Amino acid sequence: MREFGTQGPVNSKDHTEVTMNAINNWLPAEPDLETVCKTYSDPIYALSQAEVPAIMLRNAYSPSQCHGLIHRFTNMGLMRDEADTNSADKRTRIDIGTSLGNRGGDKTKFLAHAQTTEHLFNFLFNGFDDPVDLIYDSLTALSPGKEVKVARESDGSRYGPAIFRVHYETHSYKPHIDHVKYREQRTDYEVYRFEHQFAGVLCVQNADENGTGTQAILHRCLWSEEIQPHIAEETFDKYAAANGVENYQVDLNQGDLYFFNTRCIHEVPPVQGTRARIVLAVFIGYSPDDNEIYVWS
Ligand SMILES: O=C(O)CCC(=O)C(=O)O
Ligand SMILES: [Fe+2]
Repeated sequence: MREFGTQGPVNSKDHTEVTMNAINNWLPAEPDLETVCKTYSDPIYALSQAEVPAIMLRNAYSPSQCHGLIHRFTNMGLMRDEADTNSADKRTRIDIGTSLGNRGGDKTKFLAHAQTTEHLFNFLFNGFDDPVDLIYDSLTALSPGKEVKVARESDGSRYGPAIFRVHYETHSYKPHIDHVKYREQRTDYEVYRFEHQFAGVLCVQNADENGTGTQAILHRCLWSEEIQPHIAEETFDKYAAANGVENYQVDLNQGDLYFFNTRCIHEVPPVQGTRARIVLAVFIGYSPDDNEIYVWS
């Protein structure tokens, strides 16, 4: 891996004011496209090298439109009403969209499901700004010289363009990575060709209305064969503490959009309280020498 920091922030923040005993030098590119693109000549490349934990675009989507979308999803029966604590439906995660991770085992069915998601998304946002377009447009701005498109197979059939994930009380993601090569070995899918994988996550609603919310933690540790036992045995937190692995907590407010390198070990603690944590998420395949970037969910 290449050295951290060589790509630089040009106008790097003055860190001298940070006097805590553990100085965290691993800080995101933020807070908006204009600043990020001024500071980094090739933001997505910087992310591929884990020079920054994330690219954070604050208030990228309007919070009042987030409310409107949640209302629509609930009315359409696409998600369970959070207030309905007596529901027979006990799922702690509900997806609106097509997940390659969950459905990719049967390619024909996966691609058929993706088609239904594409149809749904054609009208689901009518009257609102299209939040999926927001993610694709932002990614395009962060990726000079690249063409951003929905992932597709050689016959043109497309994957799901993005997915809403609704997380209810207790749901968590333990320390993990997301990677079609290093984790899932999806050799029979076109996205296998990409060297790097990222996620884009738009916060539609954070959990825990009166508290701090449920915030993801990104560790400054790229997955390797050596790290894998700590993931499998769920001892990564001990490993990180013993080895002084830095981390960055992604504090999200409604409407914030962030991108991160999913080869960095990351986790999301359990959702607390009755308010669901709702995100619109994508995965992204990128190689520095490939002029296409593929996006899927
Ligand atoms: O919900 C998040 O903030 C991150 C979830 C996650 O692990 C991912 O999208 O890969
Ligand atoms: Fe993940």
